[in-house]
Amino acid sequence: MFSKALIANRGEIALRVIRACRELGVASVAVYSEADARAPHVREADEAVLLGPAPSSESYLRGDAIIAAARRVGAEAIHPGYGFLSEREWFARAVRDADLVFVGPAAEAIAAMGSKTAARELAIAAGTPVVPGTTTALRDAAEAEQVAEQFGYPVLLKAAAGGGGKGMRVVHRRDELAVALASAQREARNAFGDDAVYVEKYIVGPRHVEIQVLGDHHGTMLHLGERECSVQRRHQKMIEEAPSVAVSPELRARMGAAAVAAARAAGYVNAGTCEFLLDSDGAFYFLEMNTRIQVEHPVTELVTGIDLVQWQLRIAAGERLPFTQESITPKGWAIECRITSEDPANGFLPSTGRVQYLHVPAGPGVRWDGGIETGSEITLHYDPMLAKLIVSAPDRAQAIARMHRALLELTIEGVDTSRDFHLRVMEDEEFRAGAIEIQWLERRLATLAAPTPPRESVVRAAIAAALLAERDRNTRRGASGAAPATAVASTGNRWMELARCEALR
Ligand code: MV4
Repeated sequence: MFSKALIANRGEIALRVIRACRELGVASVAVYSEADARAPHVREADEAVLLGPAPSSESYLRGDAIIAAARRVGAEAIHPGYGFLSEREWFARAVRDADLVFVGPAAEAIAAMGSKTAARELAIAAGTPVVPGTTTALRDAAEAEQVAEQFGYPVLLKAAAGGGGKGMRVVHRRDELAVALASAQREARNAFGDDAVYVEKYIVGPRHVEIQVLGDHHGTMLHLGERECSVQRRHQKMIEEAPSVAVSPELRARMGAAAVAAARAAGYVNAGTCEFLLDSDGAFYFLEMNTRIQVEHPVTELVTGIDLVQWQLRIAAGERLPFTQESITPKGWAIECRITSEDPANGFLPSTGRVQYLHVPAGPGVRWDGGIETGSEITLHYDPMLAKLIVSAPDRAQAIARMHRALLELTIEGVDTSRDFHLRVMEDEEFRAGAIEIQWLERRLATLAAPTPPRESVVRAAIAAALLAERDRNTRRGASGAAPATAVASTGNRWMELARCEALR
């Protein structure tokens, strides 16, 4: 095992990796920006190196400075976390060229999966089902029309260099195709510097189900089952769970084998994820492979009992995976809610400010992977995800009840968060029935993001209103006989103001 590893990230994932390092007896080195000087990951690591000013381009994306820091402090490995440099082929290569170990796949595997068309070709060669479509860039609208005719409408135009939905256009009719192709190409060129666009049949109403894989340097490639990630908004996942209500043991085995085959075809080593669309008939299609540890990895850890981040480090250090595929079966149910500094009642507008107070849920089956503490300053420099609340329980219904309970325990004062939104999802009948697919959240956003206070809060407000009304009446009958100065005095307390308004209705 390494004696020292550098973590090229911040926030909750940096803390997650530091914890794994400590459990393995590996000294940890944090890196940080000027804005993060007092951040928890800096304090919790054994050492820390300042990279530069707050913007990521001047700190967490400075691959050269990060590699120099690793060499200077004598770290043997660099863990990239997710985001930032985690899927940059050049960074994985530069780490290797500096005689350091990149905790992740080889640069070549990152490159192979980075191009969506190359990944499709790899998957096809491996016998992994992909959505019907092409694997080469469309030359012009005439070719697009011909291909679309072959697969039938609706079709989806996708950027070859794409990901995250950029450069994607759904086309329902032939006469929309030319305009859609031109705008997809324009968007792809602007976003990726590459205007290659190809075409797939558009799958209507599928779930997003992904398979976790883990491969070592000795030829073992295993899958750790699926995660259901359909609850997302604008390609940002909000809630993930494992297993998926839509996946039987038999389907899990087939999807798992398909993911393992695709990963093997890419020469993949370390932890990775194959994304699939699962349609309502149970047919599944490979979309792409994420060549990093993912935000939602804890739900897999909780149902398999396998510590993915520890195994990332062990694999990178050359250890063999000691598991057999048959021994890995999901046990119980895990759900994760991403706690973000966004205001669901306001179009998920990012919220900034200081965390004035934080109370973290605890108790049976509750895990908090957080990157904040009381006093943390939330800025617009970095991702709005503050923490992940993860629960596990024997079955899905109990996991939902547990998540609801844990969310009730959670208090974050100072910034708006997604907490209340998650509470409403846990109370939602369709979610509870597992009737979710990739369009579910956007369809239900109006009801789920509405700032309707929970019933018990309304009852409390009504009681407070009655008490305040009674007090105000008594004030009017006070010794002086004078009326109170203002009907609705500002108390500086929002609840009391609301209660007063209620009392005056
Ligand atoms: C699709 C699809 C339907 N049919 N491909 C979105 C981002 C990129 N990773 C692939 N995506 C999709 N590809 C075909 N042929 C629907 C989506 C899609 C989606 C996929 C996974 C999770 C959320 C999504 C939200 C909208 C669209």
